[in-house]
Amino acid sequence: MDAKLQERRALEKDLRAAIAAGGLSLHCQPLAATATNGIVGFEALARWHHPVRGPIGPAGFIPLAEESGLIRPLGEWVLHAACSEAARWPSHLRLTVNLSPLQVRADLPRLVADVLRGTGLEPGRLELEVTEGVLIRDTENTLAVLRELKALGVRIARDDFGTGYSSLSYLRRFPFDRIKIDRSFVADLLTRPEAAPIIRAIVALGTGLRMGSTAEGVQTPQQLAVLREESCEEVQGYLIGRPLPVDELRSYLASVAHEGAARSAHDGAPPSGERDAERGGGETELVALLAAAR
Ligand code: G
Ligand code: MN
Repeated sequence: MDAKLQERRALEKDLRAAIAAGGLSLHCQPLAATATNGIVGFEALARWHHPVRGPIGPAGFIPLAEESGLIRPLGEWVLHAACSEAARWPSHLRLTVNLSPLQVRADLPRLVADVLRGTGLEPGRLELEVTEGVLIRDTENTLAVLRELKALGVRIARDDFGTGYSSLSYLRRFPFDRIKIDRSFVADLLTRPEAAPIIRAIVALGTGLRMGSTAEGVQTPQQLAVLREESCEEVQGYLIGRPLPVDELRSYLASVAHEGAARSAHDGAPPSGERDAERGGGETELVALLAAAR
């Protein structure tokens, strides 16, 4: 136990140093619309490059950050880094950022407003993802914070829906903009007969409550076909693209913009993200993203 505790302390010290010294980096995973196959945005995911242990994903250090009080500086870093990145993307692309329950406190709306102002990201392009953990603690205050965030023009998504209690009363009490269907249902889609009806029900719930739906963890074309059939609006997962380091994403977006400019010069029309979405240029975008992510 003593050895474990010491190891945890050492890791905590390393994490504190990494936050201060720029040892974290950002990866972005694409979100695609099922109707057009076009990329509609990216979810920001933090990575920690540990000097000895190598790269560590969020599951490996977010719990430690939550236990040690480092989640607030870490969350602030992620929000700032992700918003400054997204401010450079074409304006039809949305950014989603995960919030830990410990970040959803009275001072969060002010931080978000400051970051949006500082980075120049339009509030409507930012979506904050919260899990049920956020809603269980201190509900009235939490709902007030979420309402303030919405008043800034930011969107709020309910992450990992279907796991835990997934209380419907929270869906009724707070107007989420989106429900993200937990990847466990997507994983079971072709093997367990109850998975498709559950996904259908969550999508219908979303439609009825005017919330969009995104399925997480889509890994096969068969899963994508069922989700499209069930009218799930958006998808995310290794099939669409793995989380990409931001510098790779920058070069990818620059190459798409370059191709777009060349194509428009040819058609004699200016390039625009909106036009891209309309013509459903997603298929090539997806293929290019998949290639870039390999
Ligand atoms: O719960 P949330 O969606 O925020 O979790 C994001 C995590 O899921 C990231 O660590 C990311 O790498 C991982 N992830 C993203 N797409 C897939 C996928 O298709 N399959 C699996 N198993 N994990 C994924
Ligand atoms: Mn998420």
